[in-house]
Amino acid sequence: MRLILATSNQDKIKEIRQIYASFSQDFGVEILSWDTLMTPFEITEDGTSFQENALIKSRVVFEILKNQGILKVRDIVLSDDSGICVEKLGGAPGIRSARYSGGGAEENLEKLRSEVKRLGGISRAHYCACIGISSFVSDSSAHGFMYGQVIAECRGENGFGYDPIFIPNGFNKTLAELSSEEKNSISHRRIALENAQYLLRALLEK
Ligand code: ITT
Repeated sequence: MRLILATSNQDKIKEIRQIYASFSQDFGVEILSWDTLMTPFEITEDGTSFQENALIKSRVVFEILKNQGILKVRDIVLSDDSGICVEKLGGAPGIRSARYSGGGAEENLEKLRSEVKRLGGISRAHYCACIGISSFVSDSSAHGFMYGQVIAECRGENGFGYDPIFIPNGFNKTLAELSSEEKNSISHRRIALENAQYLLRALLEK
């Protein structure tokens, strides 16, 4: 079976490959990203939740690959829609995390850092990831969350996105100060992918 990742975010691809390393080996699942099968394009993420956007991404890519005759019958398309929700900002940036500042990842981080500073320097926050799965059989999804706090200073070089200002509960380091193994053992993406494994195994057994 091929698991086709419908994401253009290389950091997500790296994490998904790491988290699914033993699953793909144990179940003979080949993981590849959609840009190896087609020219990637901008997908309009106009859903109102992480789940809606994840399913938009997996279904759109599935349909195009199917119409181009590229898909094999057991192929599965997997997407990830994720973001950070800050309590003192009423849950923002949330599903707009990738578009928060209108600029790139660095501008998004700087905008959130300065907002947190304006609001007193700290706020409870959580990351959410929703995995979308589209196949010839069905569409399904799985969520994962990671709770913690955001601070108004950047610390660490690892990870991506908002990781330099997010301290997970139970730690005194930001995600960017943790190793990729440490992040992947607790992250929203890890939990969502673990939940998604149950759906994938069911599809594998069909
Ligand atoms: P695709 O839609 O192609 O998958 P994207 O980066 O646009 O890529 P999203 O719309 O899901 O993906 O936006 C996710 C954003 O949320 C991401 O760009 C980061 O800013 C943030 N984010 C999600 N997970 C994160 C993580 O583990 N660490 C840091 N930031 C994260």
